[in-house]
Amino acid sequence: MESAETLGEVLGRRGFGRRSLLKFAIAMTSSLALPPALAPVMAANLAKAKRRSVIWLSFQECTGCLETLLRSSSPSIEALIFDFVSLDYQESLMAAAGADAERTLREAVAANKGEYLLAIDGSIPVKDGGVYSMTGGRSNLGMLSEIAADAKAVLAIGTCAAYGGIPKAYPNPTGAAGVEDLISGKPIVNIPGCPPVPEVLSGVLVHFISFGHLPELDDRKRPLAYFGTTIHDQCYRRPFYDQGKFAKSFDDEGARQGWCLFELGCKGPVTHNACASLKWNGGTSFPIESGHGCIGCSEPDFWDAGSFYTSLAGGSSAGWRNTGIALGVGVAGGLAAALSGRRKST
Ligand code: FSX
Repeated sequence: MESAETLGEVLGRRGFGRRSLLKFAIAMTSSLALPPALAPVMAANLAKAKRRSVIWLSFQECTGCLETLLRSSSPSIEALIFDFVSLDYQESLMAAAGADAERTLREAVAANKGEYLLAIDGSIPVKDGGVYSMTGGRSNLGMLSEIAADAKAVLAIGTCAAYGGIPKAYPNPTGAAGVEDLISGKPIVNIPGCPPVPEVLSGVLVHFISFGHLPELDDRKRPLAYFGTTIHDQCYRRPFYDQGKFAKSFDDEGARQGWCLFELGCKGPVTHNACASLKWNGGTSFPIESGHGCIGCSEPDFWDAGSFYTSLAGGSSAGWRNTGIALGVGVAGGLAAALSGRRKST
């Protein structure tokens, strides 16, 4: 759990000097949209930082979030940053099970009271007293309220934890809810996405380790640096949208030329996430680059809004009209102006 070693010492032992840490800090300040002048400050703070305890609880979910985070094979220094977080409890990764696991959780909470980060993936069922998801005889609901009480901050990882996600989809048989619906009085950061982009979690953790608080958030408690723009704002197919060049089917000449997927149902114009900039699998690609439109998985109620293959311009896309975002439907360029405002937390 608690380690006396600083990150600078850990890195030094593994052959990474001050220069490597500064290069990493320059990349991270850029990723977090911080002023470049903060890079040396971040590097110095990281060098002095101690291990930060993370307690991770998995509730109603498909384990896609954990899978994707485990596959964020990144530069070695980033891996070390993750090593530097003391993951004191995570049911799927820890060796302990049963009563041993319960004891580990109690000890981690007691040893790091008021200082640990609480990571949640999955939604919380509240119907019928929360009986639809239990661990060690305790409901997710009970565990969340008890363990969040002594957390420094709560990270809601994935759309399920942030907004209820797929478990909350109609008819929501378990009464699934997101973390922010149930917890108050604690700093909460939402990192939505089904699953979320792993590098966003890296950025949030690095910011917290460096500066002791969460990065700037928008009005949905999402890190502004990663969710301040839409997929559409950063999409490499955007020039085709502006030229009015749209694929009409997934195998027509327009699709082969890489034209805009808007008319095939892409929800990029109303979806805030970092897929188009950070991409996936170490920056290899993202769904739109693979020829499929965005399904909007990082927005609340995306599953019920559905209509994945219906254009936002009409048809059965009524669910998306509830996002509160005005669409300049069918007017190339007008959409961008309607959507490009960065929403900021108050
Ligand atoms: Fe939900 Fe995550 Fe989607 Fe799955 O933990 S955000 S269903 S990728 O696994 O919670």
